[in-house]
Amino acid sequence: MMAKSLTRGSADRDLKLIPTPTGALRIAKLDRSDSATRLSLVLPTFNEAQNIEPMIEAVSETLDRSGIDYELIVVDDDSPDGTWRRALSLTGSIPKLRVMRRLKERGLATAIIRGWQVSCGDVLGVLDADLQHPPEILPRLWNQIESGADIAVGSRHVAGGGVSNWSLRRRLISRTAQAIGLVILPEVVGRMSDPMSGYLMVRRDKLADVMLKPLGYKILIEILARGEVRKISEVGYVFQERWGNRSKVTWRSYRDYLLHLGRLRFR
Ligand SMILES: Nc1nc2c(ncn2[C@@H]2O[C@H](COP(=O)(O)OP(=O)(O)OP(=O)(O)O)[C@@H](O)[C@H]2O)c(=O)[nH]1
Ligand SMILES: [Mg+2]
Repeated sequence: MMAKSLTRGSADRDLKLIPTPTGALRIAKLDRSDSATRLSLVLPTFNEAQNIEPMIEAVSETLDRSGIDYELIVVDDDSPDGTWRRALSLTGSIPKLRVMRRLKERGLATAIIRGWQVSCGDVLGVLDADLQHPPEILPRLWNQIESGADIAVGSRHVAGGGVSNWSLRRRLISRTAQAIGLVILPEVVGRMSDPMSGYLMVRRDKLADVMLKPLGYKILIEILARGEVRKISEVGYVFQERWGNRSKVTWRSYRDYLLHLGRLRFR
């Protein structure tokens, strides 16, 4: 059993947050001499206090079982529900877990990059912290990377994939967003079945030293557009129903997506 129940008070005061990098969104090359970590997995959070403990528990159990050397990095945007504090209190019993609390920046894609900037694995990964991305898929993504893929992506649109009980409206919005992406940026969005996915692993050397400049949610579009990934592998997974608190997807997320596509088109 992993996480001991959360302890407050004096023990917590000794737990340290990771400082947030500032400046350019550029991931450094790896200095292999100081770490055995292979996989650096970021869990981006905003108001996930209810989900973070079961999520970390499920992820670490899966990765421990599969024998991968990994680290977990929670990147929280100063959630009003105190997600970062909750995650931090778990670090006492889970040495592979570190926590960043961002005070000045906002947004999912930049949060993921800030996490990768402080990481030391040669493979960078991300999955949602709200239990919608099933952690059981992690070993399959890992195997794809080990077999030579530059990027392994959890996909809702290949065999074994799906979106559980999304409403017709949400399915339509998602497919329309993809279709618009195909028109504006076909050479990027057309490279795979689920370019909107936020569940992936990528080789660090395909992103290192690249100047990233994402907007909004879609980290994968940014990686495909600016990174050096050639060999792409997709693994089917079923996007689970959100439970606990509310979604953060708003019309602003769709606006940011369009602006992001435009930025990449005219760069
Ligand atoms: N650090 C950070 N994390 C975020 C931000 N927005 C969303 N997240 C996290 O990113 C993950 C995905 O965000 P969600 O709002 O669940 O998006 P979604 O899964 O596409 O949509 P739902 O099905 O409605 O949940 C979750 O773990 C969120 O807590 C943000 O601005 N900053
Ligand atoms: Mg979600």
